[in-house]
Amino acid sequence: MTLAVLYLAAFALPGLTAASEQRLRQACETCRGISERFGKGLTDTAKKNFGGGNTAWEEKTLSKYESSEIRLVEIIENLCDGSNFECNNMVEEHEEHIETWWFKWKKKHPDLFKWLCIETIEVCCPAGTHGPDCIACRGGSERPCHGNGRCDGDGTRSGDGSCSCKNEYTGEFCLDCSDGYYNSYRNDTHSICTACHDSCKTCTGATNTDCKECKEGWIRNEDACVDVDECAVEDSPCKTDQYCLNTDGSYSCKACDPSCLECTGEGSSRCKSCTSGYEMKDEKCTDVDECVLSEKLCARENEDCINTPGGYKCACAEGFQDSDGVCIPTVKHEEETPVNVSSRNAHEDL
Ligand SMILES: [Ca+2]
Repeated sequence: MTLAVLYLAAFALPGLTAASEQRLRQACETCRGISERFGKGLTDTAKKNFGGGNTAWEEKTLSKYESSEIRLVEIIENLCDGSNFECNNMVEEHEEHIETWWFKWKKKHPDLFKWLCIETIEVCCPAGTHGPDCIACRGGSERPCHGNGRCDGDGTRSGDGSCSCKNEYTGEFCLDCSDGYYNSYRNDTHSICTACHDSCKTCTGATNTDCKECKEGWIRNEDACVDVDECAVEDSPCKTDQYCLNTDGSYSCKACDPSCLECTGEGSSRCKSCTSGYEMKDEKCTDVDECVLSEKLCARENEDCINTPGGYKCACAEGFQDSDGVCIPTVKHEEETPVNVSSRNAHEDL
């Protein structure tokens, strides 16, 4: 009585239910893995003990080995990776079943997965069925979810058989179309959903005149959904140092050329006004050459003015170097310190 109550209490808790569902799925997965490894073991041992000769003795030995306990043991030894606890546990627990199959049922039921995992230890279900009693998935076991989705618990003793539809499909049976798709084919058991035109949120056909509802960024114009030109309005939706670029269904804001303070498009020829250091010349924002202005900007002695894009800089002239803010003649290295032979050689190598 107490046990029964505990059992019920445990399964009433959703977290525990999810964990037990997970265990059921895992058990089937493990059994499937064992069956596959068994198949591989059969292949790997098929040519064993076969010398390549063809004597009667060899053939007799081979046929004996084929269904021998020795071969079975060899295969069983390799069914699980050493670290796979679940697998080793399952093999240990059901070794007798595997032996029974090997000696008794292999000929009649060659599919070990079906015999062991589905019918004997009952941890899996046939494809298209689910749950403790292997009942059909939504839409039937032949084409679960009508081929447009995945059935919960498919092939395992878990799950509720409900459908998770592919993107294009929706509804309990994955026969209806999601927003943005329309039925290009439909009968009781088959449904093909095809993408609407970019401009439609929902539609009945492939073009922009088949929209039931326009997508955001598109607007109804007579029969069709057409792009909204977000950039055509007086107040640009972009920042002052950006220009607006209209796109189908949307728009984007792009940075103006560095020479522009404000602009209407890409490049220095689309400036509305120029940033400092640039001036409008031939309908373009052009760099100002500060170094040719009448006012001398680099005033130190032996100093050059160097024009840069949008500015200028002052630097000591060639043959001079900065020393505490004064341009002094560059002292040649060799004159200052004696140079040893090895470093001179290194220089010559260069
Ligand atoms: Ca647009």
